Amino acid sequence: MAKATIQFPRGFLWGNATAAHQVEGNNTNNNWHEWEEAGHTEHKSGLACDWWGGRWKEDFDRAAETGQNAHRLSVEWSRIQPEKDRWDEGALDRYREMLRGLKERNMTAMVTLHHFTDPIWFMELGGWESDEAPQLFADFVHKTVSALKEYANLWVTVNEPNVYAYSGYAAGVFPPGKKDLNIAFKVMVNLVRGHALAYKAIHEVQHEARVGMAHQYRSIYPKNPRSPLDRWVAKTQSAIFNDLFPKALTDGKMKFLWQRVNVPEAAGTQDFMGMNYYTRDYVSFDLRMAGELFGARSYAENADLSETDFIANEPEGFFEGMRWAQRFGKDIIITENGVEDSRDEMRRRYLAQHIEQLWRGVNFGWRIKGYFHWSLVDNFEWERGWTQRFGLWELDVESQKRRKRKSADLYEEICKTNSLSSEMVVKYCPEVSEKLFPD
Ligand code: IFM
Repeated sequence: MAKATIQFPRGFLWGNATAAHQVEGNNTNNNWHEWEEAGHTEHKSGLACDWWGGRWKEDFDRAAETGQNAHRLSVEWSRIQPEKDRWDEGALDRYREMLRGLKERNMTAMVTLHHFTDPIWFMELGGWESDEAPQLFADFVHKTVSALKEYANLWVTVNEPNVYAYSGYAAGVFPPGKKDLNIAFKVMVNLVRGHALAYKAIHEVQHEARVGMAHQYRSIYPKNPRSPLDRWVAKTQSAIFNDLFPKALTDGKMKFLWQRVNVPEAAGTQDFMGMNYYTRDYVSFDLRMAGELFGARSYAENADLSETDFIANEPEGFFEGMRWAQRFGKDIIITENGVEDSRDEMRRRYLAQHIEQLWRGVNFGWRIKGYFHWSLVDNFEWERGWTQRFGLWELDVESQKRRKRKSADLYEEICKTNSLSSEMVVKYCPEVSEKLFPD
């Protein structure tokens, strides 16, 4: 194994990403609370990581003390606007306090304005299916950004709009649990319209703002590359899952199967490209999978699979994602990347291998400005409840005690030195040292 250190540019952002409903606790005024109460999830979010009760302070300390210089968090719309005609200034104060907390710890804040949850009143008006939705969202964004702008200028309007539309309106595993591709497309169009209005609103309030979306990129391969049908499924799924949103924010055009919609106001509404990357799929044509655009998904044979088989460790797919992202001609920020692993057996190598790919991307001259690992402390993992643990710190949900995992030590060394070295790899994940630092 070669002895070497791979170095990142000065000023590179290193952080963790979190989302309000997953960490705050006691979020009872949104559609996810209803969904959990109706028994659609493995567990309930409950107190989550108790950030609303103030434990964000100790978690921000953990992040800052371990060398992180940035943090991505989200605000909860239903707290800030509990009813259509009512703003909760106290909630905005609380978020201001949290963002001030980041500033005091010399950490750059990135704020997500929509991360999967919607207020109950908003869903009663039809949610994102309603043509009123984009303006309602933009009003919320205007109010929120005006209140928080002293502490942040990096804004993610919508997290993973593809996952939101797919999970809630095609697969039916997120609220409102629908399975209708036409409705899913309507929701996608309204999310793009909402983003475009929000983009404008944010720039009106704050000239120096940098606004983007956090797009989840999945590397999608045909299972049998010689099969034209498998190739067709991979291409179609990738065009919809990966390309549809960033393309709409580039040229204002949306294409979904046989449907075409122009949203001209969305063209040119992306200052940076946020990319979340987790894994690579292999798809094969299957007539029974109409809701999945006729694609059956699997992972590579012999894949390095995560604890609950949710993620295959495919670092080359991350590199492919960055190559894809740079085609949109904007700065790139990795807004999420991580793996569920309660025993912290795979995470260290997953992290090291993905950081190496990140460095390759940086060295290709791609404009990659930062990396946010998902996530800081184990948190509520949506329909899968507490069965999946993505934290660098383990959380005992009952006692709220945190315990640092070895991966957090590795990430600390990466953040503090702005680099990854062969020594670190030997120390934390020797099983990939030959791969990462070959002779
Ligand atoms: O926890 C989620 C997050 O809310 C959105 N991106 C994927 C993560 C892991 O599943």
